[in-house]
Amino acid sequence: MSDLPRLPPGQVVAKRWPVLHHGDIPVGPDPWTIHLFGAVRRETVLTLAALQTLPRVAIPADVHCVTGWSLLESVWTGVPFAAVEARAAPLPTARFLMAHAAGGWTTNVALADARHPGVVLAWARNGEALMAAHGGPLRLIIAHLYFWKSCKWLVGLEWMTEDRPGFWEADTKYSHLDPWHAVRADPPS
Ligand SMILES: Nc1nc2c(c(=O)[nH]1)N[C@H]1C(S)=C(S)[C@@H](COP(=O)(O)O)O[C@H]1N2
Ligand SMILES: [Mo]
Repeated sequence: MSDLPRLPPGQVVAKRWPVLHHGDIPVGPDPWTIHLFGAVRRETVLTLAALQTLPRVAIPADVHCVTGWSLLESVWTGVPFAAVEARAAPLPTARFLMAHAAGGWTTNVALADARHPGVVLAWARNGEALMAAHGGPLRLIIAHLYFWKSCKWLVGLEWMTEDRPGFWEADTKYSHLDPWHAVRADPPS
């Protein structure tokens, strides 16, 4: 064990996993698919079933919401972002990523953040399939940034050469959100 603190400053441990999102749980494609597009050499549509045939990983990671709660004791099962990115073959000029949720919600991250080794397209937590309320059947987990960036109901990944704000980012000056180096004024949610 390291001596590093487990909880970023100001965060409180959630006893139950809160459900937090804009709007209603959206209806997604059936069968579930994810569209890889934008600044890529190979635009690709993958079914969730196809994703689940790729080598999977189990990533232990705490997540921290910008509103102040943290969810500990989680192991996320899915495929690493790197494996999905290899399918799409992004152009060398791509530097940002937009995650698209069913229903139209979006969030943008720097590709450097998406390429963090712990980033996973996840379908289960602690061995249980993600409930729709938590973004099932497929969500992004980018645990080193605020949970805001972990797009629920993931249906699209768009590689971008220039940054563009996602749904909430459009209202704030935040784009890179690191709970360990927090600037927390006026979070959107
Ligand atoms: N599609 C979508 N994904 C989203 C959001 C959202 O509103 N829509 N909210 C984000 C925020 S701010 C948080 S804290 C987490 C909450 O995930 P949970 O409901 O599983 O706890 O989802 C993130 N992903
Ligand atoms: Mo959040």
